Amino acid sequence: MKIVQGDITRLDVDAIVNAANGQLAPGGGVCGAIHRAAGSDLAEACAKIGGCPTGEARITPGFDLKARYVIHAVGPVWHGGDSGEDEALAACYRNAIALANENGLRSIAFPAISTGIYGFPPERAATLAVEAAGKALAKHPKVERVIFCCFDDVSAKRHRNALAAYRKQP
Ligand code: AR6
Repeated sequence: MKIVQGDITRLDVDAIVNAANGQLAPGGGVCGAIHRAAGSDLAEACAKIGGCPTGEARITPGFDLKARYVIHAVGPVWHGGDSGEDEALAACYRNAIALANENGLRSIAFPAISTGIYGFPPERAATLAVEAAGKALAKHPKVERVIFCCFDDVSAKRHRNALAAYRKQP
């Protein structure tokens, strides 16, 4: 697992993960950026899938992106923490890595799902993301590299701290 800072749409990896909505429609945030960079074929491919429940993931080609695939994961909207948000967020990471493994993909990059428009507290999200991805990687050895692509330096620091804490666990 590795942390990088920057724009996920520019990464040369097998798959980038989109922080999608349940309709898999082009939205704002990282989702809007991915759709703009991939071109309109991406929205068409997403429309054919017809939606995705919270916590699950779906795969499409990457079209004009450097990444060969986009894995669309629908994060939870934050409602205060007692509505299954933690489990749904962890499921996004787990299901995206399982899908990468099924498709023989070796590298996958995640944005900080749910921490923008969906309002999930970012520190809590970083801890959950690293733990869920770490566990999923152990189960899916074909996936060799997970990158947490953080948009700004505060987010990158948060993820570095979460990763250091995770690695210290027995
Ligand atoms: N590269 C990497 N990270 C980015 C980028 C980028 N180019 N742009 C933003 N981020 P958000 P959500 C970070 O709001 O909370 C959309 O409309 C951003 O700083 O994109 O899961 C969807 O269609 C933040 O840390 O996703 C849904 O309707 C993180 O990406 C809804 O928003 C996630 O922020 C999903 O909301």
